[in-house]
Amino acid sequence: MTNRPSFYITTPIYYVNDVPHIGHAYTTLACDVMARFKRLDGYDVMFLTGTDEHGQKVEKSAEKAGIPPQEFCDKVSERFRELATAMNFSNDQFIRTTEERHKNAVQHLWKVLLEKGHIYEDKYAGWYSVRDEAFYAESELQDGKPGEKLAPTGAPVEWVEEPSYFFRLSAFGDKLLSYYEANPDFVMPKSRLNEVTSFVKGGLDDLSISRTTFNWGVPVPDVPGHIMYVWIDALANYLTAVDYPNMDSQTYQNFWPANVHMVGKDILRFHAVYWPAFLMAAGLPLPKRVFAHGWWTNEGQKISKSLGNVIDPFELIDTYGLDAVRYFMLREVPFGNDGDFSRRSFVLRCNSDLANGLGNLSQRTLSMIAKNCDGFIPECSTLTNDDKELLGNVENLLDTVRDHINAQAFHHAFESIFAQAAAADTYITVQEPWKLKKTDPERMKTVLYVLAEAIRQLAILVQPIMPESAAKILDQLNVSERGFDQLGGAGRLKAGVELPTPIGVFPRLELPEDDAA
Ligand code: ME8
Repeated sequence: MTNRPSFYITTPIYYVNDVPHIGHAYTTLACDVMARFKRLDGYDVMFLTGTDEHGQKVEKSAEKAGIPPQEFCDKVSERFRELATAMNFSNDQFIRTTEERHKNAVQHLWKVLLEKGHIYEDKYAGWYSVRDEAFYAESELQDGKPGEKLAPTGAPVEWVEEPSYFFRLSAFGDKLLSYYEANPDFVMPKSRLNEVTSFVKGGLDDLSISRTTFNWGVPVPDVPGHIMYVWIDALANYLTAVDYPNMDSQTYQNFWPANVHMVGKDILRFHAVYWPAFLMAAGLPLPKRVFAHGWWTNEGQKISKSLGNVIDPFELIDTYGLDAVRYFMLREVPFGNDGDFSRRSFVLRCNSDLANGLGNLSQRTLSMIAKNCDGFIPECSTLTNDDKELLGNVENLLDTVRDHINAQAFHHAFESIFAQAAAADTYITVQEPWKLKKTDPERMKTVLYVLAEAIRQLAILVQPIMPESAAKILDQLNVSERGFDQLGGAGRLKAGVELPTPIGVFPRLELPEDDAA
């Protein structure tokens, strides 16, 4: 038991048809930053990610690889775990839909929906896209090559006719619309809520939720030959991870309903229409928010395996270092918008904010302390208005940053932190501590103390996005208490504490070769 408030955040569970790329790293990174922020802010956090392993798409990929589906899933799922390690993700759980606990949870959910009268048996005759694992109405399709129909996403579709169980989604249109109206922050950003609302207003068809033409899925309870549609299986993972159907469990009690389901805009309909309808039907509380972020392109082009321009997060980390990758992805593009990945922007952004910004600020300050104060935190005497202004602004940051993080406005959160790093840089230029060394050593010490104190707080605040680099800065300041409760006066540096020899934290990055001129 804990008295701390709880916070539950989830990533989509990723299909194992393909190895992880930058898009997967992006969504999980956003969740990692929120999870780390909330932990530092005193919350009891559950951060969930994992892999979606059933369905036709995965079955076909396994066939293509020439190995049994379970073996194929084991292999690719492991790669997603490796990504989590390489990206320094702090997920509390990694769920796989082929786990026994998940099968139990989703079969239980099915039985509840059936008992409550929301499931009936019929036949499905319509369009299906294996790539999207989605059913489409005829009216949604577009023309491809002559004689070819395509999903709105551009994915191929095929005509499917099979016996199927259906979920009475059509009964939930008005309930969903009232829910959106009563909870305007349920879907964010706002423009996405408008999209979802107009889709629901257009009328909802019942949803086919079982398949009979292949085997790779969770069996429908007591009905041989039917496996569950991969999306009912997949969405239920958010419940499995908090011990459903054991709703007496402490984990369920603490963490359900989830605070944020983070998703890409491609899978918003599943999370903002189908999922809340399933939960309403099962009599379970609804998640508080679904945030749909935008899409990355690579140097202006759609990222796709066939174009051969998939960005490999492992390669980026090797080339630029982990924290630069983490910082760039969430700082460069307003979260929610689409963004273009360009190596030139990457290098320019990281050099200006990290190497020349926060890195230079701490390196300069710590070197001056090493040289002019024998490596001990100096004494702080009377504070001038300039000192008070800098410290005051840094101390006020938490409220601003918290508001931005709570709205998933990561770019604004980091913008406000780095604005104070820039203000500290200006403060050095104005105060000229190198001159004070001769003219007023006591004042020099105060200036260096104020700078060290500002850097301590900025480093505490950047921990969620750059955990390793922040730790290096805090190590150099000999600071061991690093929670947000240490911001402001509570965790003030103590004069006389010895500091280790300063080291650089953010290396300068090189522009790509074809761009160096
Ligand atoms: O949809 N830019 O899995 P998936 C940004 N298994 N984000 C991207 C991206 C890009 N170019 N490409 C992928 C599934 N993503 C289902 C989810 S959840 C119950 C089941 C991210 O492997 C983004 O978060 O196709 C997108 O929603 C997700 O990867 C799709 O992953």
